[in-house]
Amino acid sequence: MMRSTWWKDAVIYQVYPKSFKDTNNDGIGDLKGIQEKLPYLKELGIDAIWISPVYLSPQIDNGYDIADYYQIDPMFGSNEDMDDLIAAAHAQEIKIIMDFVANHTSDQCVWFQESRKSKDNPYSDFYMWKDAGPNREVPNNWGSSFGGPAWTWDESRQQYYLHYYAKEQPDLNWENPKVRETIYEMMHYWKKKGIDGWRMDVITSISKDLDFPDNEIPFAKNNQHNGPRMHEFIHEMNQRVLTPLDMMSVGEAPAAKASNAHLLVDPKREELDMVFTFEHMHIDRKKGDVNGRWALQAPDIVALKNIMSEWQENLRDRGWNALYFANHDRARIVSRWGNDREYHYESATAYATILHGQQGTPYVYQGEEIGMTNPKFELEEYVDIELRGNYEHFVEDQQTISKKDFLDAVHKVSRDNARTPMQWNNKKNAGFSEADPWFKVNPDYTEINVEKDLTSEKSIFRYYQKLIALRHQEEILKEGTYRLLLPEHPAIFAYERQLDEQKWLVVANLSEYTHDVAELFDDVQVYRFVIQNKERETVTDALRPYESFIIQVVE
Ligand code: TEU
Ligand code: CA
Repeated sequence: MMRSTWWKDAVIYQVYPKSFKDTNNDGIGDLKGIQEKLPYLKELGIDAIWISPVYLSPQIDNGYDIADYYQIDPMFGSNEDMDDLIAAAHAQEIKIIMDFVANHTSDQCVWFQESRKSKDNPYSDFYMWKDAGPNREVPNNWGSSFGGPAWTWDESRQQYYLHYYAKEQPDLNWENPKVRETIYEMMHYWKKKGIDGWRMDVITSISKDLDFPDNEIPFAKNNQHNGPRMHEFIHEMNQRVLTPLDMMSVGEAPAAKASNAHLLVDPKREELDMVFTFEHMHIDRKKGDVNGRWALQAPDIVALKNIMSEWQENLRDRGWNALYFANHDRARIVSRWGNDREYHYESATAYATILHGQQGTPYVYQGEEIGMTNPKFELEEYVDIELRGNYEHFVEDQQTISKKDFLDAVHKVSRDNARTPMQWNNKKNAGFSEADPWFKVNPDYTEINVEKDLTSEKSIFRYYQKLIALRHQEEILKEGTYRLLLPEHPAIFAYERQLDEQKWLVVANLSEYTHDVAELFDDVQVYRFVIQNKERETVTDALRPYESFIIQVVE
């Protein structure tokens, strides 16, 4: 059966519904809010929206803990609102991608409620249950991403259950064919509703190593991906659902490497269309440090270039890249690797140029298109379970990091940085809601907001709009080959795209210093600027801080 590949020509916009737009003024974004903003998204030019989970959920992990896969949480609206949103989006030729969270459910899900009751009931094998050791020891030393052990004791069943995330997010047992059937059924339901594809949460975790070997470092998470039956499960899902229903898929693949990602996305293997890599997002992390994601270093731009180029090269003709710097788990790129003060516009657009110039499907995360920044809140003001759990684990229990260093890291990389309400204008609560929002608005909203950006000479939105339009117009962006230039340069990210006789150069200075890279243009006589974030006379002048552009080489 032929699968459509609309997503190869698309730019996909991620909405984090809680923080996008509140229409009934309860302080929480909702489906009607997304619908209301469709014209805004249409103006930006995107082709599809990926909506983070909106199913019934106790919201322990902001919806990534689903209690009922068939119901929209009343906090976001009703199932009818979802029907309306799908219809309204489709009427504007915008596709809808839902979040598929099926590595785990909420502990409030009826499957888990039943499963915990006994060792022999229709749902008893829906989750990963294990006996305790003789002194009630945990089955092994695996850790949860949100701090503490990955096992929780259940009094009623007198066994431990596995959870890679919060204890309220028990992991499903994909070994059980009934679990897989139940999931496929759910996917059919949403396809009937009209959705076009899935973003698959931690899909590389669905198969577990049933030997449950200890990790070298207690609490580490190294055994939690790419389990022995992962490819088999994904292939089965492809054959049962994705291909027959012609649904697009992008999997979150925390442990995929450039060298093996094709095993997930090579069309011949019939698994997924794309995966989100984590490799390029770890260039500011100290490797192997006990404090994990909170142990930071200056971003290594050479590593960034090498990793992204490896993905470009390794998936050429055997897969397709999902291009991103931002999502609901990632801090704002302008604050993390750019400069959100003097070079706010320049660094936001420089990173955008580098990303959108590559081969693959670019993803834009809400607020990225106006350069929203990380807020620097006090520790008490953050709400994310990951941050809270990790604070308890690393600062309080293990005492491997000080409170101050932890807070510094939070200001740089915590997930909450991306979750402050969308800044629409400079009015009350940034135009997000009339009521107090569920999470504090970034105080910089008076300076950074949609309304202001749109009327600014240096509009980040307009720059994204242009990049997105290029993606639709220029075959070279989709099909052109990729070659990294100046691989060793510590600040300049430059590469060439080529399609038949046509050649483009994509160049960005990812630093606050001026760099002379005239050598890049030795063979260039005649050229035209395709896009640029600063006016300049000639292509050979030194690159100012965060300056970036694309040129077409004419001869
Ligand atoms: O994230 C999985 C994941 O590994 C992370 O990005 C996670 O935030 C990690 O702890 C960062 O160090 C997905 C979702 O995107 C995330 O929002 C959920 O919390 C998580 O799965 C559990 O569903
Ligand atoms: Ca609301």
